[in-house]
Amino acid sequence: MPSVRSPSDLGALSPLELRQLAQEIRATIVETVARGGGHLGASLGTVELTIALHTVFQSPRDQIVWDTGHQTYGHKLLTGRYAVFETLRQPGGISGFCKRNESEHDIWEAGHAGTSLSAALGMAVARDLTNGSGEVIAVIGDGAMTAGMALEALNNIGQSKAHLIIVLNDNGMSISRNVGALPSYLARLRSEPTYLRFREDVRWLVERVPLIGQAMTRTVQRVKDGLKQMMLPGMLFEDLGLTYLGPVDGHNIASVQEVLRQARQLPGPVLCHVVTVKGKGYGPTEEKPEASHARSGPFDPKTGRSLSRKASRPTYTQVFADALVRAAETDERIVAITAAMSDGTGLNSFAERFPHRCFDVGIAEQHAVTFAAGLAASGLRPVVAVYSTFLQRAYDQIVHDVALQKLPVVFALDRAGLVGADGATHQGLYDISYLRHIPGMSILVPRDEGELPSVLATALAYTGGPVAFRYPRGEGNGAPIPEQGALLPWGKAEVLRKRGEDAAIVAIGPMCSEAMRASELLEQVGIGSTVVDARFCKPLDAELLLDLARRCRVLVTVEEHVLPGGFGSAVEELLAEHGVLVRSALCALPDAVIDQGDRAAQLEGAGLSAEGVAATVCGLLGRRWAKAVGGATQSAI
Ligand SMILES: Cc1ncc(C[n+]2csc(CCOP(=O)(O)OP(=O)(O)O)c2C)c(N)n1
Repeated sequence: MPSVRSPSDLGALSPLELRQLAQEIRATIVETVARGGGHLGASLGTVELTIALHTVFQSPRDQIVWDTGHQTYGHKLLTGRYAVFETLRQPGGISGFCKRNESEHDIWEAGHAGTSLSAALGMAVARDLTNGSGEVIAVIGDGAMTAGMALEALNNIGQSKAHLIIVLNDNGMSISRNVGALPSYLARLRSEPTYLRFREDVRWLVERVPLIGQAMTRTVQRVKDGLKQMMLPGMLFEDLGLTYLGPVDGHNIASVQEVLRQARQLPGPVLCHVVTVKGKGYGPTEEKPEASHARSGPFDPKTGRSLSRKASRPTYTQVFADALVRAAETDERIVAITAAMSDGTGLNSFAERFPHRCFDVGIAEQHAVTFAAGLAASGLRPVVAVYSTFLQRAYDQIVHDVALQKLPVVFALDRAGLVGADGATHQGLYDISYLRHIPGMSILVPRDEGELPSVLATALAYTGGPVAFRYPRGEGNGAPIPEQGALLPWGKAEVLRKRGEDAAIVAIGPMCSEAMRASELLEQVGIGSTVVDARFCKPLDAELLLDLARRCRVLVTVEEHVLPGGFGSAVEELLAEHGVLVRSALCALPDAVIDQGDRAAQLEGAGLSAEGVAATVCGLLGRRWAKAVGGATQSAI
């Protein structure tokens, strides 16, 4: 494989050599993901498809738009990134998704599902408007195809008649088993023993049924349509204005090449239905496709067994899921909604316990939110469990369908904060900004996993409108977890440490622990501070914060969120509204794209470590912070 430096090198390979190449690609993917984690199942399932695409088309002249981008490890290996592939998802290494600055063959960036069809249509229309040439090919999974955006695009594509090729990579799986009516339809197509030639024969025959006389025409047309419906697969797509080809075995390179060549010849939009197996060619992933979508850490490539240290503490996700199940045991109105993330959000356990009260709506965040609004309007207590980054999709639904009607929908925002190896597309760094200005929205942030059950209980008890709470990925800090969450005083912050009034340090979420340590460091150099856990981003505890700002010499806010529109901005707005002048600084993540990286290092780089916060306080007080070296005590000069 090292000899394949670009897709053009594939032309020289025989069918047998291409099949051998597929095995080498698989082995490299398994070996690399086994070291550092990554999207294993999806990329193993697209190896032959990727080879077929790069042999039939000439990238980048022909533009391949990968939906989501998590299935592109083979594409990366064939497009000049073999030598750097070992840096996959590592800080400073190549991305786990497509990146335009990484390769000319990555013509579209994604990470969120369902964008490829819209983008591809845009490219095809641009090509036609500018008299350009080349094919545009969107590769989309059956999971991503359930996204609202993808369906909107299909609707537009069918009408536009622009020539583009959609490769539907159908493995029957989203992260979990795919859900919904469309996947069921695809499953029926997959199970039909239909072949391209047979399909073409039927079309040929049907087109030749003669039309006799006016009256007969309509009847015959109906019969023809009925015949097609009965005998041609993919009529749904055909009726939408696309030509449907397939289904073909996505692990047979020659078959996929053939269907792609056919698609290239046809006018208008063409959909090639390619059937693949998620995790293909590697025992552990084929056996457990549900568990193989992504591996978060190292594993033994021989057995697939995880080599990560056993978690000694529960994750925030687990704590949330357990607390939700407990709450639902005593309140029958509680229902849970996930947009294809029942595993990631922990709702699996809720679904097992209350199968009729848990709804996986597919990759459809907008729908999830308005569906929840409908449930709330009818007296239920819906909890939408969703990653912070994916809720971005549903901004209008939160405003228009939930908040304006003051509906008590609870949003549990998982993966809020820096997400590590998944990088820019998955950072949960914008939720406070996109929720804070929505009228009637309340936002809570538990400072550790021990507080999460109480935050959930408080959110569920509030009926005045929507409530969101955010928590990070991974384990907490080992805080004891109460059997039952307590109701927290609404809109009240908590003073965590009182050691003087040189500085007020106001933090939210897990940043409270950095704030506490910063206060200890400051104390060592004679600076007294008060640490507050704001707990509520909205409504803020105005009384406590204004009082603190009036008494302290400086005020610093600390949050794992971007600066613009975040928690610190909320505090500044409060101070400005009340005319309180205090020297202040906001410790937050910068207004910039933040790529994959080590969370601790990224926090430190943004001044969000205890030392960084202490240094910021010192700066405001006109003193210089000397960084600790080798455990020596810090000194403020
Ligand atoms: C908007 C959005 N919601 C959720 C996700 C999380 N996610 C990543 S891949 C995936 C499943 C995609 O399934 P499919 O498109 O069929 O691809 P496969 O992994 O099966 O190849 C999901 C739900 C996402 N990337 N984007």
